[in-house]
Amino acid sequence: MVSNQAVNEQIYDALTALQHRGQDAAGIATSDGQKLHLKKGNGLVRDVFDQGGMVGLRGRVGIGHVRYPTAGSSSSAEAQPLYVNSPWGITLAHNGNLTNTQSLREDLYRDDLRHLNTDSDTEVLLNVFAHELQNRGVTVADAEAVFASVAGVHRRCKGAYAVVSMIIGVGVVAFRDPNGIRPLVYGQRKSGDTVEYMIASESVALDIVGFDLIRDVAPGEAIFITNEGKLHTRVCAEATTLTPCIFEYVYLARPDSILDQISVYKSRLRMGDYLAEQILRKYPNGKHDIDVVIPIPDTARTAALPLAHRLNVKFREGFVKNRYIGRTFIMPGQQQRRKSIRQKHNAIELEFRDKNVLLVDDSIVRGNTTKQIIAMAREAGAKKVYMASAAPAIRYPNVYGIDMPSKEELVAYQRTDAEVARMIGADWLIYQRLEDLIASAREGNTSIRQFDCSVFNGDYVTGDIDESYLDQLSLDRNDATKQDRDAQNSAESTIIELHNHG
Ligand code: PIN
Repeated sequence: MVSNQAVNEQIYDALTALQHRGQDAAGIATSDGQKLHLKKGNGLVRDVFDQGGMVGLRGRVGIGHVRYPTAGSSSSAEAQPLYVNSPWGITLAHNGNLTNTQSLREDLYRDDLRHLNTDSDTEVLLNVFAHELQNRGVTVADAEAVFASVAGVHRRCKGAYAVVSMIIGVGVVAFRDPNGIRPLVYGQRKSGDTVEYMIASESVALDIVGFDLIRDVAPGEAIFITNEGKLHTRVCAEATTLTPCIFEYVYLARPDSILDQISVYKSRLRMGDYLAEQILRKYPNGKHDIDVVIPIPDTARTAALPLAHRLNVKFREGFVKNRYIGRTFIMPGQQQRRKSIRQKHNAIELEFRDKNVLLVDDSIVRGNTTKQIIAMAREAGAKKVYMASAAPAIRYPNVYGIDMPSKEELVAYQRTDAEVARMIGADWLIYQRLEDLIASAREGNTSIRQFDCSVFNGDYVTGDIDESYLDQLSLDRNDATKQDRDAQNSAESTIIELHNHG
């Protein structure tokens, strides 16, 4: 953000609006033109920044980040933004995941003589960007140098990345990968003659801070806002196609966001419509025996309402969710996850007793939540429990920055729909058809030709993902590996604390 007033509180508010995108770590970097002020740590936005920390974040220019654990570890050393001191001092944060991290690491060390100190692909991205900028051989970072450097990043970095960075004393640079996989929007706030600019993953962040959405950042495009408030934009990548991640619409994004011109909320309503049509085709002339449609809160509510409406059956809130417990989907380690499902949802018995219920969720990933929820519906007295998923079966891992488990941990991996139904204990299960999911999103912006649907169809839009990459990913992502890493990280931080205390 480049503002005409202090940015610390504004970025804090924007990060809070984007908290659903990651609860793992948060950070803000600001600058008053000379010094970098940086505060970050593990936890929610409200936990990381106290009053003292906020006061130190001086300046009218800054960036912020909330982290969702993906390929890297959850160590606090990797909380973003990250910083390098040369050229000029650059701090950077990103959403997404690079798919050629390993070879970039080697190139950075061998050819660019850069040392990397974390496992984070953000550090890789930052150093590639810094190296490209340094290599321009210029003494000032003007728009030409910045755009040429982003073009260099596009040439070298494969995968998904939506980036915000701040060059200290110069301005803010943001860019999106050539496939536009992860979302990125920008907006302005006009007061008198001055214009302030803000770039964010989702339009809701702009709404909350009082900025108007200008448009989405195009795939391969960079936005450069100087400290003086001058805006430059350019598509830097040579070949671009917009293939946004369809999972944003299924679950990741907030319903009040508009991404790539598609209302997330409306796309979810359409998912419900399409599910209803599929059920009506399966049971023509209203021959299904569903008494009531019950969403598994929160995301699935949006799709469940039009679904119930089209089926002409009642919509009921049968589960109450404790909103003070974090998303189970994001917690590391299986054991912790299992325990928190019961803490999180409770059934309103009367809505289930002696009824055939159709439960609706946004997606089925591991199937653990779904299985326990179905068991709870039966305990509450349901006669039959049917399950509808607003997304198709997830059979492939995600490599573009969504924290999906390894393929072996996906309940639909190498299983038919009937087998999944058996696994989760449903009387029958209906998945959204992929073409219907695509239509649900695409109806909001028919100029989009393709979405990244890789978790559903294994078609990775960057074209660089092979079996050996996915096998390595399985090794990195299974729960045992994650637990080892968490244990190692907590041991590391203990050592750091001990050092700090002398
Ligand atoms: C829940 C969103 N949604 C619920 C995330 C559970 C998969 N899970 C993905 C379903 S909410 S499981 O809207 O944030 O409340 O299949 O892995 O058990």
